[in-house]
Amino acid sequence: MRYGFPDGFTWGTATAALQVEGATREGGRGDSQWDAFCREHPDRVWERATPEVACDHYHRWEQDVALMRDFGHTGYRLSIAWPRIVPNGTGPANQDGIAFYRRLFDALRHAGVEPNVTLYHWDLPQPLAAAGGWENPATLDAFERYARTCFEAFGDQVRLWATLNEPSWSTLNGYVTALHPPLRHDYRAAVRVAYNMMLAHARVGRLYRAMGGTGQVGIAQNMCPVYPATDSARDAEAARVADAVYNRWFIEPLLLGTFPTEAVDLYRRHGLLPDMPSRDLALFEGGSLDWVGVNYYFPHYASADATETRFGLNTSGNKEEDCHFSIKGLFKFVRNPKGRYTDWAWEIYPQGLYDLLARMHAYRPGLPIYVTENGIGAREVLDADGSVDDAYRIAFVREHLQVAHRAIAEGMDVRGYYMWSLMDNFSWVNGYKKRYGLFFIDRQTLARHPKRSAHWYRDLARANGFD
Ligand code: BGP
Repeated sequence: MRYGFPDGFTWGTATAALQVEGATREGGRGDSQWDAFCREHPDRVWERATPEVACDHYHRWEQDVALMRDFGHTGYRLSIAWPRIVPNGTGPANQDGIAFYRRLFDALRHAGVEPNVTLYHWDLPQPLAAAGGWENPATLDAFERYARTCFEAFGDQVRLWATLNEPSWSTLNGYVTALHPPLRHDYRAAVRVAYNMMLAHARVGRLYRAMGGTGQVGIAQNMCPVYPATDSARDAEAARVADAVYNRWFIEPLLLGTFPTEAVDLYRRHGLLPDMPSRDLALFEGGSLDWVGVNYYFPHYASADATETRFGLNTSGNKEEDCHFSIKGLFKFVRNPKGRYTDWAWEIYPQGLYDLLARMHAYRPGLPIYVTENGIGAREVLDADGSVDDAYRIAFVREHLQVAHRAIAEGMDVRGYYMWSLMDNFSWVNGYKKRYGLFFIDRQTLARHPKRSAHWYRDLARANGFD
């Protein structure tokens, strides 16, 4: 069967500033919460890796844009480093930072690669983090000012904007599992941050319109579909609660204008619900999304049998090491005994992507959807030919594109696919061990080597489909 995609479908890759740029102390860039975290808690990151050098994209961007062009990409999802634009979070804009991205966006456009730009991919300026981060309303004001600066500086170059990357995942890991900065385990703060991030999105979406922006504002969400672990009524309820707090909270205010009752009731019962004044809630009226980005890696299976509170990510790359997400008395996520798993114990389940696309479409039929991240992390080394024979990555992307194709055939407006990632990069607490790229990065020389998947993806982009 031939899997042909609609004309103009975007074939791209995704990266984030902190994970690829490096040059963290150059060009006037300020410190971010992740720079500080890696400095202060080196043992929490694999082999004490830091983002200081990353892929050195800050110096090699011309080469990287040429790779995208030569390999047939038509889109590139990237993020702007907030601390490169506003080094201390609140002060004046850094003209060197602005000039860097203007050059990059210009080169992308010349190369026929449409930028899709995320304003916040977790690199909160450290002074804002130190002052309470996303718990503090002042951070929302600072985010709005930073967004205004970006819209003014790049409005003529960028048509596709995303406000936030994965507010759910960053809130959970920052404030519940305590695996990411600010390393907190505080449910009250988590709910406050989850609320503030939605407000931040809504404020910036409205700002863009008020400034006369003619492009589209969206968000990149990691929605993990949550299935009940068994067919028991208890597990069905656990899945419903998990889905409300994990997924629905982060999308429904933006599409439906309301927060899910299940989550609101739960937080109220536990005294965790922040004040939600009507002037805030009015910001969500009418919805605030022109498009939605789906970042999809794996599904969850919820069990009601949560007898302890325990969190852990697999950072070993050993399949047998489970990830843990268990909140005593509420729900826990368990392994699918029949599932296929990556070395990082993430289940490979393409149907999950379909379910998410269908869900977005059901919320608002005709809503433009992009797959803003999807890919597989693996341990890899260069072979004698200077390449990597990553057949598993090709298989992974292929299977996920097949379900995206089905979704399009059924009438869902899926407009593009950004594979995670263009190149191997700083994989947060996994450091540089977990590789996701179409291009292998030699950590000694930082040279880029196309993997087999890079050639495969080029052919598919050029043919606008595959057999
Ligand atoms: C998403 C992030 C990306 C990326 C990806 C893979 O949650 O938006 O930045 O890193 O996951 O995750 P990891 O690198 O932790 O394996």
